[in-house]
Amino acid sequence: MGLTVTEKILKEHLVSGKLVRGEEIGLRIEQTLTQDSTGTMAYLQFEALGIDRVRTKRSVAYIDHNMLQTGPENADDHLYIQSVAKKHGIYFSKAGNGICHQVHLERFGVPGQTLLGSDSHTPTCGGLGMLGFGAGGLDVAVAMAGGEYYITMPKIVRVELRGKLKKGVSAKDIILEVLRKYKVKGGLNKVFEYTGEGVKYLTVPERATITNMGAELGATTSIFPSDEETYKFLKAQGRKEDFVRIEADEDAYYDEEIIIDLDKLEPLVACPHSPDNVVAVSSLDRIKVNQVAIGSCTNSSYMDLMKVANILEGRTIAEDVSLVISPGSKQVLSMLAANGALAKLIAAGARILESACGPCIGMGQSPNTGGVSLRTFNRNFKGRSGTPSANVYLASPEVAAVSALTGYITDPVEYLKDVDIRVEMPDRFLINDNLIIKPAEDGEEVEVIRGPNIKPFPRPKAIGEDIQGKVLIKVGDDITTDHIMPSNAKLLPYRSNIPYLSDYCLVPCDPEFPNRARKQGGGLIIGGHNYGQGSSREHAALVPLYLGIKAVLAKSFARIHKQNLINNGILPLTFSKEEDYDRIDPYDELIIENVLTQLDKDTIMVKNITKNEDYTLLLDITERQRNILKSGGLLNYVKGE
Ligand code: MIC
Ligand code: SF4
Repeated sequence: MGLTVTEKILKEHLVSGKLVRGEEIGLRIEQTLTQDSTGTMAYLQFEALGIDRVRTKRSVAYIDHNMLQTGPENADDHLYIQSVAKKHGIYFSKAGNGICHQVHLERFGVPGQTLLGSDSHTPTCGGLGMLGFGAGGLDVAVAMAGGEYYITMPKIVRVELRGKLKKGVSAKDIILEVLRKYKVKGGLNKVFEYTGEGVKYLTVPERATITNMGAELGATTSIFPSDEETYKFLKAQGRKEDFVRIEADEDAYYDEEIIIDLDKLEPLVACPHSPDNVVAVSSLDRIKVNQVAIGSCTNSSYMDLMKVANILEGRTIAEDVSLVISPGSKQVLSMLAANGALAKLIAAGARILESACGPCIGMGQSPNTGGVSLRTFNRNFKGRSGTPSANVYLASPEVAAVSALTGYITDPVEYLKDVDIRVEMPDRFLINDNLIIKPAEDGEEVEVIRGPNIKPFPRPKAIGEDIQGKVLIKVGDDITTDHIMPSNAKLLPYRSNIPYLSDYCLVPCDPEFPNRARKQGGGLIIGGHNYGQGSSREHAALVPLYLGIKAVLAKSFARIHKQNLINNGILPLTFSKEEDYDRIDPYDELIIENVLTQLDKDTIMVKNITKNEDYTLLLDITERQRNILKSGGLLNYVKGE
C-alpha cells in the first residue's frame, strides 16, 4: 500500500509508536516557532528546563501580536524574548517583520520537515508541504530542548480539488467550503491532505490560506504536496535548495474523502459567531458593513493584497466603511510600496496598519457598537474583535475589497466581470532579512533582560489522594480559549503575568467566575463539546491552574487544549453518558476519590456529594499522559521531578 504525503513525513520523523490510526506517536521536530503572546511563557518554560542551546534545526521567535505598546509591558516582553533568543540559539524576527506564519512560509518553511509552533495556525506551512502543528508553549519548549512531540496518529482525509476556480472565487472559499462540510469539531484527530488536478492551479500563498484556516476544523494539521508550484515559490524566495518533491503515492490509502468542484464553488462567507457558520454570499440579504479588515495570517500575502489593489484601483471605498489593511510581512509591504500598489490602496481610502496580527486578535480597530465587520481573517468568535456586540463575517479578499466599495456584503463575481484582477507569482520576491536577528554563537555572555511584568508561572502540585471541590461553572458547547482566557488590547500585554490575567478567566461566560474560584479555593469546570477550541494559548490552562481548577469534565475537548490541561496537571475527563452532563449543576460538590489509583484506569468515578449520585467519566489519555499527570505536569515529568 502506498503512502500519503502526511504518512511519508510522519514516517521520516517517527521516534516512538506505530503509524496506526488512533495510537500515540512521538515525532522528531526540526523547526519551532513562537510568537510574542505565547512566547514569553514558552521561553520561561524553556529556561526552567535548564538547556543551554536549542536542539532543533531552526527555531524562530516572532514579535507580531503585542504591537500596540500602550505601556511598557509589550516592549519589556519583546526585550526578554530577544535576549533569551540570542542566548539560546533562536532566530529573532523583530517587530515590523511580519506575522509569524506569513514570514515562516516566506523565509524558513521547508517541505518534508516538521514544525511545532506555539500558535494554532502553525499548519500554515502545510501550504509548502511542511508538517506543522500548533501546540502549547510547554510542548514547544520541550521540542526546542530536543524532546519529541506527541500526537494521536490521525485519520487522513483526502480533499480532492477538481477543476479551476472562477474569477472572484478564491482559496478562502475552498477552506470555507471544507468548514461548511466538517464544522469546527469535524477535524479532530484528522489531517486534511489536498490532492487532485485543482492543486496545480493554486500558488503556495493560496495553499497556505487553506492550511492556515484548517485550524478552525480542530484538525491536527493540513497539508499540500510539494510540487512545481512549491519549487517556483521557494525559488522566488531565493531558497530553491530547500525544495524536495513530496507527493502521495497513487495507491495511498485515505480514511475519508471529499471532492470539491472548484468550477462550481461560489464566494462564501462565515457568519457570526463561528468560522463554520458558512453560507453563500449571494444568499445574504443586503447587509451593510461598517468595517472591512484585510490581513491576518490567512489572507495577507503579496498575491492577496495585489488582488485587492487591482480591485480598488481608481475607486473609492463607500462613505460609511472604514477599510483597514495589514500586510502580512515586511516583504509584502515593501513590495506593495515598490510597485505602487500601496499608493492605490491608500488612494482608495484604506488605512494601512503595520505588518502584524492587529485587529485579528483585538489589538485595535474594534468595530463600533453593534457594528458589522467583514474580515479576511480566520476567527469570528464573539467579542474577539474587542466589541462584544459586533457581528463579524469572514470572507475572501475579493469579497472584502468589493464590499468595501459597495458598502454591503457583496458577491464579487458579477462586480469583477470587467476588472482585471490577475496577479502573477513574482519571479523573485523582495528579500531583505535585516529584521531577522541571528542568535549569538556563544550565548554564555548574553544577559537575559526581564521586565517587571514577567512573573513566575504557576507549577502544578503532584496529584494527591482525592480531588474535591464545587462545580464553579457549567458552560455549553464550543467554548473557545477566547472565552476561557480572553485576549484583547487590554489583556494581551499581561501574557507573562498569570496573577493579573486570572481576574479575567471565563469572564465572557460569567463575570463572577474568578471571584467564585478564589472564594472556593478552586474547584471543577463542566463543559460541553469541543471545550477549548481555537487558540493554542496555554494560558487557558495556566490561569485555571492558578485559580485552583483541578479537573474539567466535558463532553469532548479540542486537541491542543486537552494537551495543555494535561501538561499543567489538570484532569480532562469526558462524560461516558452525555445525560450526566445534564444532572450536574453549578455549586454541586464533587469528589474523585483515590485519584492516583484511578489514574491508571480508563474510567474515573466521580461522586456528586450534593446529589448523592455517581458518574463514570472517561480518562481517554495515553500511558505517557497518565504519567505526566502523576508527575504533576509536563515540566516535572521531563525533568524527572
Ligand atoms: C489566535 O489567533 O487566537 C492567536 C492569538 O494567534 C492564538 C495564540 C495566542 O493566544 O497567543 C492561537 O491561534 O494559537
Ligand atoms: Fe495572529 Fe490572527 Fe493569525 Fe492568530 S489568527 S496568528 S492573531 S493573525
